[in-house]
Amino acid sequence: MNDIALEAGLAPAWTPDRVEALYALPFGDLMFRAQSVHRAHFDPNAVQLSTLLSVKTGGCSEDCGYCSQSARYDTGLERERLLDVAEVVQSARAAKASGATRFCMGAAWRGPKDRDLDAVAEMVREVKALGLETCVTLGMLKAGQAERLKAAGLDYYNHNLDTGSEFYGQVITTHGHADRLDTLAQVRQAGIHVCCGGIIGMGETRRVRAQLIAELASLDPQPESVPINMLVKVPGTPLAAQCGQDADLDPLEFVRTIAVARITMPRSHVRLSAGRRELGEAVQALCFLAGANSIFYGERLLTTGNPEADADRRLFEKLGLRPEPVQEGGRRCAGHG
Ligand code: SAM
Ligand code: DTB
Ligand code: SF4
Repeated sequence: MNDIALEAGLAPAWTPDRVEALYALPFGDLMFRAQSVHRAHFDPNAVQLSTLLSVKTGGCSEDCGYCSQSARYDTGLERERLLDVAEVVQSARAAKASGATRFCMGAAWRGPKDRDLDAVAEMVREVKALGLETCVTLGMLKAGQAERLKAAGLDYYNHNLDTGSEFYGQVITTHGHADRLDTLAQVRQAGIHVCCGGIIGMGETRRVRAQLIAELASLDPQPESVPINMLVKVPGTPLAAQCGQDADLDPLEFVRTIAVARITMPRSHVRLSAGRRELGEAVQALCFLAGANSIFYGERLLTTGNPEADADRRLFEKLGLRPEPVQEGGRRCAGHG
């Protein structure tokens, strides 16, 4: 801990060095610290449930090396037009009936055109009217677009930093880390909650993972939701080709990443995101112990699979976990962001 910052009553800044020192702790010590922080800020047995829907699939101009939806790679994915509002509402109703409290709509765009935004704003209004929290992930925003989404009732905007800034250019070249920060600032400015995380298992070093977590934890204020995705190796993408031959990332390194996110962002919901099917039940249980308190719930992510809702209900029962209810005003853990 930084003594000067502590004396001034400020949280010390998280640098990559300090985050790397957390990663290097003995596993038991790291888990104990993460669990202590978790219990100080959250009900340790409650998990927030978000359901995803791809409202516009494939054909994206960007070259993100992990993504099934880039028009640059042959992943066999069929492009789909923007869904009708009625189709979205039907999926959202089903998600609510199944127990989700947040509905997240994703579009494979570099960023939305103003005309697209009218349709998405309508989706947000209708989903919100069902009593669900709303989230969208549409890529980079232009001036004024975040305000329009806020006016439609948007609660969260997902926009990930994805990886440490020094590795970013090795994964994506069509936009940069600074562009991501710019959109995040616009979202914050409009009064929308920020959902921002990243992907691990892309061949990055631990140093890069520590840099990603330090950069997320240094956003001020910190993101309310932090999705931690394990790379899903989609055949046809450059990263599946590069990482496909390697042994998968050590699952314990994934658990460490969750623990480090929990310690550095004590009031954020840390979401155990893509890759849950591959992790299996025992590793997921360790992730919950490390402080993960949110998941994507439902059999599909955007274009790839996720555990069946029934399997998740059984896992929750085995672990004594329960879905987190939405609190009054749409926020949970009052005072904890
Ligand atoms: N186009 C928008 C954007 O890039 O922000 C929104 C959709 S994009 C699919 C949302 C996030 O999904 C990405 O930032 C990335 O973190 C995650 N993602 C995409 N493909 C993935 C994969 N194969 N494995 C793990 N995470 C992935
Ligand atoms: C996030 O961090 N993970 C979600 C959500 N935000 C939009 C997406 C995961 C996508 C996994 C690959 C796919 O299904 O296409
Ligand atoms: Fe497009 Fe988003 Fe996929 Fe990148 S991650 S290719 S911006 S859909």
